[in-house]
Amino acid sequence: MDPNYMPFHPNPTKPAYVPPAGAVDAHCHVFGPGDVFPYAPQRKYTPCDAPKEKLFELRDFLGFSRNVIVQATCHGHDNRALVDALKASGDLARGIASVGPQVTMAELEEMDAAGVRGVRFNFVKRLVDATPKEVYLGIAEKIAKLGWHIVVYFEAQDLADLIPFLNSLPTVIVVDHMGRPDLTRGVDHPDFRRFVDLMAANDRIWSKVTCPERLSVVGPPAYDDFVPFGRELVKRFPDRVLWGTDWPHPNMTTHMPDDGWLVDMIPRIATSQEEQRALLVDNPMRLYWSR
Ligand code: 0GY
Repeated sequence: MDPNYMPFHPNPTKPAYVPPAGAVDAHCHVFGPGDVFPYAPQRKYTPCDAPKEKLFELRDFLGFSRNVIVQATCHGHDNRALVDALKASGDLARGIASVGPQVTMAELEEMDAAGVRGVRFNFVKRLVDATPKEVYLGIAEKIAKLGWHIVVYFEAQDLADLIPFLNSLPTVIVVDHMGRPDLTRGVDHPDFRRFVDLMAANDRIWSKVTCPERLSVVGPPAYDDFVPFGRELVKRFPDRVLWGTDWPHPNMTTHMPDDGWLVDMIPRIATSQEEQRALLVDNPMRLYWSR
């Protein structure tokens, strides 16, 4: 573990909000354990181990039923920890892998059998070295054959340049953390409008309404500045939003969130039972468990 790395919260609060039956935590990770699943040599950070048993324990404690586990950059293109967690979950987890251009259809099919349903393209410069767009397009072509989708992680200032690329992708696209808006600028700032307009124009683009702990400037426990952003996306695109904890919250520097508090944010961004059911059950089940 890096010297300043913040480990996940050891004993989160039981949330007051009770999610609907079958709720899915659609953005979380497993890390290691490093002595079984070593971290990638080219990683930009070394986290605290966050094994599958801890994730499944948290899922049950928070009142969730399923997980979508996203391959994190500290494991590079070695998806063994992810696949191990998927197999151990008893069909209660699906995965998003990270792969290189040499990946074969046989390797993708093997991951598909374990529950992988997509790949992640990462444009956040502090996390990865840049990958040429042609490489990503080649991967997109392969994974489209399996009916998978693409999860994209970028920061708001990079969206304008990425729009043509995003519109050229052949699958559903899920954007991490609402495209990381600067919350101090407000929902009417051109940066966030650009993202909302893109979702309005391209109905294959979904968004995760995640990461108050990363985006908020006012901070915990209420993360008030996050609410109008999450609310706007849930209200406008109720059938194309997903929610997740982001456990174990890699690379936090300001504080480590209490996962119970994060769950208690849900009814503030999805204010009706219908919206909550779509966000937590119907949308992720349609995207990840339709087969
Ligand atoms: C997240 C966010 C981060 C890290 C990663 O793959 C990763 O290493 O996604 C981050 O540092 O913002 O979604 O977990």
